[in-house]
Amino acid sequence: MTRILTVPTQPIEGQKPGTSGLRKKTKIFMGPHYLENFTQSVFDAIGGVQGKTLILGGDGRYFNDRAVQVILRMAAANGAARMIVGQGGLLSTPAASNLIRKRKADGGVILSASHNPGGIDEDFGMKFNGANGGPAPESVTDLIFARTAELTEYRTLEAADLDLGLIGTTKMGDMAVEIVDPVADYAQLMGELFDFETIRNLFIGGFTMRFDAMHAVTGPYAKEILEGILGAPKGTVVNAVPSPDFGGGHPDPNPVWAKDLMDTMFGKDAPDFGAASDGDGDRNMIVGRGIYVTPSDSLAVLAANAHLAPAYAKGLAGIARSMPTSRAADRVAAKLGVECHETPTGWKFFGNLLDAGRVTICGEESAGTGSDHVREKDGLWAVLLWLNILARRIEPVEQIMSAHWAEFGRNYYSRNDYEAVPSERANALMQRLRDISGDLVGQKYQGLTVESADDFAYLDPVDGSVSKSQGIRISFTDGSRLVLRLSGTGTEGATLRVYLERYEADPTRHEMPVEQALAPVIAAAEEIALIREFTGRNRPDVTT
Ligand code: VG1
Ligand code: CO
Repeated sequence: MTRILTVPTQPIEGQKPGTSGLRKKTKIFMGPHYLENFTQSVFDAIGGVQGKTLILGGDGRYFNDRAVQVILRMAAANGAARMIVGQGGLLSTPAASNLIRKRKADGGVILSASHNPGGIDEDFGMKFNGANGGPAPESVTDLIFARTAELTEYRTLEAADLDLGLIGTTKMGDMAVEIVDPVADYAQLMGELFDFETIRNLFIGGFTMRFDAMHAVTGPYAKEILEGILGAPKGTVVNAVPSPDFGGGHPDPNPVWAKDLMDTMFGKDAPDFGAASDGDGDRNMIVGRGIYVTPSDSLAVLAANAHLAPAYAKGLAGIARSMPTSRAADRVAAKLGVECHETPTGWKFFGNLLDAGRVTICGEESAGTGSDHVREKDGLWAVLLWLNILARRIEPVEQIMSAHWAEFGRNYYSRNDYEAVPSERANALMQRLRDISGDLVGQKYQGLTVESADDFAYLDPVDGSVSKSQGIRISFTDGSRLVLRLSGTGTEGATLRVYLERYEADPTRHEMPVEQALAPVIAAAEEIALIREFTGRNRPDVTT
């Protein structure tokens, strides 16, 4: 028999959602009432879940399975009508977004700390997405946070764990729990967007690929779609079984954390194409034989070539990129004569533009790319769009990149991260920049003249909301740019992100090593922001 329990609790400090949901050390999430408090606050902030249908799943990291059971009991006690759960408690972020839309659910809960490592001593996280399938906008995350600060009780059900392995519908109390294949609906959607026949022929023709799922949730999706449906040779997808600690690795698809893939792609007998994805499957990394494609460039190339895939054959409504993302995509938008938007970091800011039909493709420098097919970034989608383009153009990635740069110019780009910096020091660095930004215009640093400098504020053109303090951006007269902001996904101290960009129109100067091309911008960053002095570090921890 099931009984509803009302459990007294107290507000827990610091349950403030960041760039993408609430992320904390796993042990904190496992602490008394922690997950329960936050879950109840989410339910309350959206006006309760009485009679509602929610999607639920996560990236399979440590505590995913137990958290699913807790949330199911709480949803039942709060009167939810139906929970649709990925088998084994698994759902990639884009697959969850798709299910919310397809099943016309009221929203969804995704358990993930994305690219952060997993395990009992690492990170756990929880995100809430709304009925459009996208991350809760700031107005909702503010309500959630406000609720966490006043919570006095939560509701749960006295009920046994459900078997999450069995596909089908059962009941928990009065609530229906429907366990679904996490891959099927997503795979079907991909088949509707892309020319699978042509991609299949590409593989039949001997095209080779390596997809590194980084022991994270994309493994089963990539195996089914690439090896199963598209006929890529077995073994194309590596590290394909999701593990609670991602094989001890860091499921962040960039040249540092996906070094194995980089070594393969730059080694002898490299495959034609390489790709990787992150913990929850919403990010992607693209590598050609002997060439790494920066996410900013990837966004620009995908936008310029999207018409080669059936879903985008009619052209794009517009393109949006997060502020720190290089402006390579802006040049494509200008050429296509479509709208171009610059939004704050985080996918929640793309939702309104996508819902309003003002943009079709969006992207971030952190390897997130996506389109209006869901309301999240989508790692495998980006890989499939690349494959669709490669299958139509029959050119190596390297050639596609040089042709793109020859046409649009090249935006050399890099990001330097200083991790786990004491928060006071990182805040002081940012505050100083805010204070001096008004005086930078016209000043010269390392031969670069500042054209504009501000603390980025975003006015959402759809709902008129304003998001302030989204990072310092400093543009120089030669088209170079410097952006500094603090990460909103870390769980230890502060992470300072320094984004460096330099534009080069001249094709004879498109083969420079990136560090060389960016050297003046890097030196200007140091001179303006005094990074060494504030962080006490001589060099960044991670450069991507
Ligand atoms: C980082 C990235 C940002 C991305 C966010 C969530 O945020 O910079 O582009 O949207 O992670 O991605 P921050 O605040 O740490 O810079 V995911 O795939 O980790 O949910
Ligand atoms: Co992610």
